[in-house]
Amino acid sequence: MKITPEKLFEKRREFIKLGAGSLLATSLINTKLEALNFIADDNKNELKISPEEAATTYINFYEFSTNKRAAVELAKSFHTRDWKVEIKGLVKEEKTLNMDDFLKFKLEERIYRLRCVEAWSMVIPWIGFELRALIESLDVLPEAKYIKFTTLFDKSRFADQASNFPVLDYPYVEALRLDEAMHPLTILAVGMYKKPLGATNGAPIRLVVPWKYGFKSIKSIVKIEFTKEQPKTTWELYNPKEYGFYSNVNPQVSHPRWSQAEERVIGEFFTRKTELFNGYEKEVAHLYEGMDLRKYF
Ligand SMILES: Nc1nc2c(c(=O)[nH]1)N[C@H]1C(S)=C(S)[C@@H](COP(=O)(O)O)O[C@H]1N2
Ligand SMILES: [Mo]
Repeated sequence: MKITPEKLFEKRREFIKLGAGSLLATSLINTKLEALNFIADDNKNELKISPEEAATTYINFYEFSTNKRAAVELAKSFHTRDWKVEIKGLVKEEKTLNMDDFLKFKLEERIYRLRCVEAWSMVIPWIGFELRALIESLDVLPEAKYIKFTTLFDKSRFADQASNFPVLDYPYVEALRLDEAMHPLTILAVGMYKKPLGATNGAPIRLVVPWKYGFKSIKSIVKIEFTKEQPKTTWELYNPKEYGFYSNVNPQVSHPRWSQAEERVIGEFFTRKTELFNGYEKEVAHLYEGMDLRKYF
């Protein structure tokens, strides 16, 4: 190909743009996030924060790989430039938001327990904003009862999506009842450990619902939809006997193949007793009043 001066100029501009970004951090949003202030969490429950190294390497991100080490390697080349999130379904006005739109919400640090359904746990200092702030800004129609989230589907960026035998039926989908989504503990996270989210942990934007098993906290979201009917979620579809829609952390309700009574604390030598609603019972139990938690697991 013959490179015209215009082409060269364009290339140079691209290069300069990328170069400047990577000097500061790794992507364009990083600059913004570092410039923004977030309200620090005073950690009044004195949770012991997991080592950052553990939180960024002991991960589950099946789109890359089910193998944690392979996933960390594959995540290294994942880019989040020009990230967009579609807002669809039962809203007055469907639209597409970019990261600038999200970074306008009040950012807070939230130190939360994370309990994976595989019976391990961590404590992660997220940075994000309350999902309810986004919902309130959207003119959601009264018929909407659920909110559905979808992860990026891109075979050129997610190795398992390109595989002949993908582990899951992609794109990864998760959902909440609208009142769960409106709960002040539910956040959309854009950072952790005082920095922007890395690709390993769901960059550039992911859900965090601390009283539910980790798989509800869907990573790298590209679509948010408001629905009337309860959406079918990825893990429910994968195995409805093992994974329910609610997936609230519950030490009394065993996974069919293992107990959920205790958890391994990553980065520690001991196990701890798993708490109902992952320790957030006081805050969230009212959402499930009168519901049989064994039936609605
Ligand atoms: N899109 C997507 N989101 C996902 C997953 C995934 O494989 N793909 N894994 C889930 C699981 S099982 C857990 S425990 C948490 C882990 O979050 P972390 O790796 O940031 O600790 O992400 C959840 N979100
Ligand atoms: Mo998990």
